[in-house]
Amino acid sequence: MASSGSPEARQTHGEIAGAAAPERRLKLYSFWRSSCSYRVRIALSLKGLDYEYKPINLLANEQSHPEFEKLNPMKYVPALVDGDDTVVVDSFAILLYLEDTYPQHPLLPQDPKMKALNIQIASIVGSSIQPFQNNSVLDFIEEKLDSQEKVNWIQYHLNRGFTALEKMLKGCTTTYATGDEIQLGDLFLEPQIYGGIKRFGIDMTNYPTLARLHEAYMEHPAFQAALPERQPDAPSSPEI
Ligand SMILES: N[C@@H](CCC(=O)N[C@@H](CS)C(=O)NCC(=O)O)C(=O)O
Repeated sequence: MASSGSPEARQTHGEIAGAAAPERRLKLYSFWRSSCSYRVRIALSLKGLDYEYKPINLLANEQSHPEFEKLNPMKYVPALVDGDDTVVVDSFAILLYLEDTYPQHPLLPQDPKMKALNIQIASIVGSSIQPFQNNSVLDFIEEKLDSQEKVNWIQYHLNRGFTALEKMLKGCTTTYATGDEIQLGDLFLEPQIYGGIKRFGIDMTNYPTLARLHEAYMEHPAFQAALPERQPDAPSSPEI
């Protein structure tokens, strides 16, 4: 974990490093490449919330640093700190907290069926796809088997999840997955699609609806601002 006095830890989202920064109310502990952090960055951006970016380098195991463990005993990013006394961990919980606390640009529709569809998409990505690609899981497979089996494992789970999502969204003609406004489901979908394409070599021609949505997300400023390679802790030529 970057020490609180390090230049890296002081770097603030959207700000020129080195400039004096006012204390931000919201702090996001994030890793540039983390899809779970990416979800929250999109929401913060959509809701127009300024925040301090606190980098946690997962490749250096900073999530296991005792200082970070006090914030999130699960030792995962993201974690959100709001003011002096609110800590929320787990991207789903953070998104619902932001929704209740900062209602501008609502993430959930009122209509029960559409609300359920959003939660369903979020839950499929969050519970049935992303956990299979976590570093701890991938490292274990690589160690016990080999790197090819690791790739097979990721691609199997991503293709399984994408096949289900593609079927669920078949016939979707709206700009985004559940309407013409960005909603919760979109915040889970795009980081997973992005990782599938950039990091795990998934062929999106099998998923025309997801591929079309990906194009739409890439044109939206909130998604652009949240992109992994645009984060302060991304390496200069990032290999996603
Ligand atoms: N359900 C959690 C999962 C968080 C999670 O898996 N975070 C990953 C990055 S996307 C992580 O911190 N991995 C560290 C590790 O595997 O040790 C959430 O949605 O926030």
